[in-house]
Amino acid sequence: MNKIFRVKARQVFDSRGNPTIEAEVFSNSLSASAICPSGASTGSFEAFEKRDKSNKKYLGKSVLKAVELINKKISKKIINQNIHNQEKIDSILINLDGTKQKKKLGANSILAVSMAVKKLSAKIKKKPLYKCFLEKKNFKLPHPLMNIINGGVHANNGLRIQEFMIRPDGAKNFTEAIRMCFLVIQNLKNIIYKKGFSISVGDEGGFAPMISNNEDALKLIVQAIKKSGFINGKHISICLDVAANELIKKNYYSIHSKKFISVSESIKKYLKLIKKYKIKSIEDPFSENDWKAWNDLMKSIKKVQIVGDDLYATNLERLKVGFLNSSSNSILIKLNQIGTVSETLEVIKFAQIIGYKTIISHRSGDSEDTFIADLAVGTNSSQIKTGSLARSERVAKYNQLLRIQESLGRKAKMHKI
Ligand code: 2PG
Ligand code: MG
Repeated sequence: MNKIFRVKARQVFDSRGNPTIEAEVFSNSLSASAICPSGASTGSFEAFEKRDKSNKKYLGKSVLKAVELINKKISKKIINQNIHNQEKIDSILINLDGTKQKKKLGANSILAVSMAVKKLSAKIKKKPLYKCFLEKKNFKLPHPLMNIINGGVHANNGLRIQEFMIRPDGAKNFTEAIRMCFLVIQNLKNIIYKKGFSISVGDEGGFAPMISNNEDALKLIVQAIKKSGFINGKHISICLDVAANELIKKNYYSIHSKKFISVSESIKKYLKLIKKYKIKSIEDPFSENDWKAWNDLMKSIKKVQIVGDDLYATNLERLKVGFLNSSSNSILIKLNQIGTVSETLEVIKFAQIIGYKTIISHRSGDSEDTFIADLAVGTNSSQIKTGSLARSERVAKYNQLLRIQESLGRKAKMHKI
């Protein structure tokens, strides 16, 4: 009973149409499957994604070797393991790989299996997935960080900043949070349309109008918030993911325009933006190796959420360095940056102990898998970043959160922001 008796993987496709892995695990005459996501603006400290670089049939992007590794190697090692022993199974996978960045098996093959194990364990226990993580009873819904204008490597409009997001801080419950974002997005769509720009969307479902100036994008959002009857900075807050790894050349940054400027000049410009547009959260304001710049920014701001994504790569060792350096006050959590469910939970636990906000995140290449919606609720994470209210792979997570809210009943509360 409860022993894994079969593990099967297959190549499927992600939201960008690129190959990715789905793993299926079988036990107790039940099965569960999980799909691994994939990033575009990846940090160099992330776990390794295995692709068949020399297979020209899929332009070097297929994951057939990784699928074979699951079917032939990984399956042998975890068959007969107790499905409920996630930590043991994850440590078998980590040891079987044996490298720091999971270069041998690939974090994509390891994570797909690790997530499928977690899902099947919940299914066998007849428990909703969100009840099987760290939090055992005080479940709250996270605030969505909706990416409503896409730039950087997620669009081809030339916008320097990668993600312009809104967070419905004034929402009393999750239904209201989604309704508020819905209104702003619909109004933004009209505003963009009337200005003669395309209303087509980027990789994460946000609009990708052909504007290249950050402030032009911010102005559109401020207008949409107002048109929806909300006050910017009170009911709705603007949040950014700069993804500055993509904007650095020798210690100089081209965040605010194409011109490369110093860290101190960039900070001055950040402070202006924060004040003018009431920005409440900035992710990856500087590059993953620029610890000093992060600390300088932290010293010059108050009450702004500074989020480490590429900086930490969901890696406990890097988070510890960041903590000692006062680099940020929050961390973005991406399962595939580290590669197993257990290691991800370890990072979340530590982050919450040191008082960091944890924000559970999708990848720009994602799928219909809604694992992260449950993970956000089950780990007491105050926010979830999973794109706009567009494209099914993004909306799927919001729909799952609506279901979770319903299952929690009328008492379901949102986290305090
Ligand atoms: C990010 C993510 C998700 P990607 O930078 O935070 O929005 O993008 O998956 O391309 O790394
Ligand atoms: Mg990011």
